[in-house]
Amino acid sequence: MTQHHPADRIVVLTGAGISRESGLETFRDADGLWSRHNIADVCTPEGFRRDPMLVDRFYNGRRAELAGVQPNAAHLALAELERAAHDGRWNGELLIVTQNIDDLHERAGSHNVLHMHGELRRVRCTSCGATPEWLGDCLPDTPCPACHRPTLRPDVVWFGEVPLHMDRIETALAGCDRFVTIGTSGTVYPAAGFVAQVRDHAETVDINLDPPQVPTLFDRTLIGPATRMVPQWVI
Ligand code: BJW
Repeated sequence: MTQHHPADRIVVLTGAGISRESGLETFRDADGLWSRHNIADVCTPEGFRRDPMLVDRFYNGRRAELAGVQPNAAHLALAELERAAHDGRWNGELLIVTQNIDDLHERAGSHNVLHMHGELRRVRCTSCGATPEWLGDCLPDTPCPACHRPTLRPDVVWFGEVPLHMDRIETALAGCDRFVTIGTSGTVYPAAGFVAQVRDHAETVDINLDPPQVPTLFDRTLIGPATRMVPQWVI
């Protein structure tokens, strides 16, 4: 059997900005989550140890918001690109690495998605390691469906914790021809360092609502809302 070598291997890194026009808040924009919540309280393991109720409520609220929103034109355009590769209409390969914990890429129809900061639609048991799907509220006394201990936490990656799927992400970055970031402030590592890792072998593009605040390493920056810029870029 002849092996199929895609001519154009693209890694797309998405951040909170791609889901903004679906109605989900970003973190660091003026109206973002950090304008109302203290990062150290809700996004660190220490914060969760100190006040699990506060942290569970924060994620229960975001789970409820997620239930009321839909993927937008940017998510849909990326799903269409993956379909084009699958159907043989485009000789390429697309991997979405998302920092987002929402499931809007999947609901748009994308399959090749790695959630490096975890997923809102799961919880994780710190006793038995189970990661069951969870769509409603989870509280500190909620028993794990597998081991029945009340030791569930959001299945997300907080500051100081190790992001998920790093081996697969590093391999994809090393072998990509194009690297495109969409709607991320590029302030959180290791994701913020990906562009430096790929720029000697890949074309790099940054799509963001606002122009970069500091000089960037990207070859090109496309300024505008994701719902307009991503479908344009995909065509
Ligand atoms: C639009 C738009 C529209 C708006 N259209 N655009 C090296 C140097 C310094 C520090 C570190 C370092 N390495 C590690 C660290 C420590 C730390 C870190 O990075 N700190 C920095 C703040 C300095 N990193 C960690 O602790 C990470 N762990 C780690 O590094 O482990 C070591 C290790 C690494 C690798 C291998 C082995 C070991 C873990 C980081 C975990 C981050 N967790 C969070 C919470 C996840 C759960 C949750 O969602 O609640 O992840 S924090 C938060 O920030 C969330 C996001 O995914 C992440 C990034 O935010 P994002 O997506 O960029 O959003 P915003 O709001 O910042 O930006 C939105 C952008 O959209 C803006 O630019 C807008 O303009 C734009 N936009 N509307 C297009 N319509």
